[in-house]
Amino acid sequence: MDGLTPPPNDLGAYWMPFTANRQFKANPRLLVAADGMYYRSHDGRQVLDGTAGLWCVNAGHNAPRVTEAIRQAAGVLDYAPSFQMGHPGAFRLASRLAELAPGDLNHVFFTGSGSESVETALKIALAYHRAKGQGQRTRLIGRERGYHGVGFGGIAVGGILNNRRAFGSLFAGVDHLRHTHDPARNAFSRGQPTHGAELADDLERLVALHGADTIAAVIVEPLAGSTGVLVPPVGYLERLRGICDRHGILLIFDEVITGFGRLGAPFAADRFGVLPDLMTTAKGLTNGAVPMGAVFARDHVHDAIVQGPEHLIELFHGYTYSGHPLACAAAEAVLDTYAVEGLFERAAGLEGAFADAVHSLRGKPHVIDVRNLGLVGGIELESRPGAPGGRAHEVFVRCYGAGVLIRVTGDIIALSPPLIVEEGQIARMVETIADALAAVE
Ligand code: PXG
Ligand code: PLP
Repeated sequence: MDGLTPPPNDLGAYWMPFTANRQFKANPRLLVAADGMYYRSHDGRQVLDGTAGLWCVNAGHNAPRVTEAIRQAAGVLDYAPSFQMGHPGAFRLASRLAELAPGDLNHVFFTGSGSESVETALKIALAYHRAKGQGQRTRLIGRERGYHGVGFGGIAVGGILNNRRAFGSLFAGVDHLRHTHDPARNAFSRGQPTHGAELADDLERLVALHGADTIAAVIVEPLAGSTGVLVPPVGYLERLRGICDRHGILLIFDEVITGFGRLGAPFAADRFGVLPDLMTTAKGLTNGAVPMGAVFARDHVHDAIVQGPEHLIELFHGYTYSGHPLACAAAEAVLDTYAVEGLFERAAGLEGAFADAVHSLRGKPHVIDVRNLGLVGGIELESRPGAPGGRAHEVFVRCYGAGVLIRVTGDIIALSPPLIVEEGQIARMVETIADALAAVE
């Protein structure tokens, strides 16, 4: 081994994330290039991207401004320490993000991913209460079916069994709200479901059980993505905000998926008109081109922590790659692209046609629910007895074979195309899914 000659590529060394490794390696699906709405596969096929990669490529693949910005940034400043040092790009990006974010979400803490953003927000919530003299507020509340990444904090407040059960006792003092999925009343809702605002009152139950003065924060995805597209019922988030206010509990919106235009507005907080105390983001922040996340904090949260003697570090937290120069350059070019191409408005304008298209799958074989908001669609299939997820996986493989990339979780198909998608491409995605549904048992 001279370190230069690659060993034979047998796929074995790469332990793939969230993947059935042995099944995949027996029949691999590799992507070798991308442009706009399409991937190119290793066997030379064009694959229409119905999922914006993993919900991140909102501006479409290889957005020219982003590619150019990365090219220009490489070779100028490869890396700058982020602790007690800085570089201009990180300050500029933070200012632009604060400008874009609603209300007084004016302070931006950079991370390397959505998972790191979640860990950061949870820690800021705890530090906030301690700084306010309420250090007994240590309890963190998540919600059933929530996905908040894969750090220990994130899986503790998360509500997806498979992401938790192999990993021990997680951390203490966490509880969960009920999820909002109610197919008996809300199946085939177009946009926000009518029923279920009262599910927010579940927070009152936890307050009655634990005492409000032990609870630091509640974290929810405004629209739950990873679990299979659960759209918040009309009035639910407003009610949750009200209960948090009454009890001095911080509200964290995990906008890793919903941020940067996915719901036809800059953030879900804008779309729903509900301002959280903290907001976690990643994915669309850099269009997926360079890893990066960001946590937004409101003035009162930031100001409570950033005080005391000026020579002391206020928050003992941060990452080697917080505000990485290459990621900052990519993110600024992404913000330019969103603005110049009007992509958030474009997503809003396409929402009706997208809803029509996904709801046309009602009545197709196996379909038991269709849900949508912004450019997110969820199509739930009836599970095969004793084999949950099997049917949707077959639909996924068939669609990929037919040149359309979709995402499945359990027996739910999730569609979240780049915001540059054309109506004809939406139609092709839906027709391909319909054909696959007709073909599977
Ligand atoms: N919070 C939310 C709401 C997310 O959706 C994360 C945190 C974690 O982000 P990172 O960057 O650490 O992965 C996410 C990520 C899927 C899927 O297909 C969803 C995510 C990631 C990968 C796949 O549902 N969400
Ligand atoms: N582990 C060790 C031994 C380290 O020295 C560091 C950072 O200095 C970390 C983990 C954390 O790495 P990061 O800052 O990239 O999250």
